[in-house]
Amino acid sequence: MKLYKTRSGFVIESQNQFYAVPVTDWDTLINRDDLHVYLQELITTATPGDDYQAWTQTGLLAPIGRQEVWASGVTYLRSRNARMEESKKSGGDNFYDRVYDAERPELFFKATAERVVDPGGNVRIRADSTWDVPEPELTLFISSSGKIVGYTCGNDMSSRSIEGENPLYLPQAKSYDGSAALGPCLYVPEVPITPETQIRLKIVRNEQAVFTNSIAINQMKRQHTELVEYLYRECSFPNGCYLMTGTGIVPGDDFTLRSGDEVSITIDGIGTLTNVVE
Ligand code: DO4
Ligand code: MG
Repeated sequence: MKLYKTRSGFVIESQNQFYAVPVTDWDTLINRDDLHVYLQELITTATPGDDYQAWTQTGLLAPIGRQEVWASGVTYLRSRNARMEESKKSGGDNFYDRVYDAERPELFFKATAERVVDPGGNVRIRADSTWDVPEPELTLFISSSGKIVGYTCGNDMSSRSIEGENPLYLPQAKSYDGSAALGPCLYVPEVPITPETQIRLKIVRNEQAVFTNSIAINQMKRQHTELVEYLYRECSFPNGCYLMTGTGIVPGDDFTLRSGDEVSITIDGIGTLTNVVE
């Protein structure tokens, strides 16, 4: 089942039927360990409709309220290798090698809700960056008690030039206005998402696809629960939290995003998050 946050209210999609949600506070709605069961209860008394366009015509919002967005890094081999390459000159390459194999994962603060871009909105590249990529990431929604109750598509926009200059510049490479996008919905399955789930990235420039690739989430080195366990060790999240799980897709070193590029991230079961680079 999918939960959409739209400009005119919240909508549940279940078996191609759409239902209005009679709850007005997003944070109270989603921060429940029994979210799947609760959404199912809500639709038993609601009147369904089957026209997606009609239900979402006021526009989709990122499925976020007062949650923080965190991210994991170097969870796929491709990410480790790309970062080792980009930071060779600075001598930072072996940090990535070591964190890939370490017991403790890399976790970093990515964005406040205000810095998150809605589906269809403009993501940004920094004016002081020369090499930029989107990172398509399965993003967990974790309740305040630490239970993974939903999933969405996340774009961890990243400056490779700043990150490659010095690993200590990571917060500047990763966190700035418009550096994250989430959506199109919060996917709330009855059981955890399947390991075969594919993540696809497509970048279109002047109506031509200039990059496409895909990867299954079972290529990830770490377990979702392992990432959550570390994140929740010493941080509390009264409204729950979003956690991007890292990228397994990095375009070649000759690729950088340009203004006007359309970035689409598709994850099985969730849908497609599309944004245009400002
Ligand atoms: O260590 C830098 C960031 C890694 C990251 O964002 C990723 O692997 O997705
Ligand atoms: Mg990332």
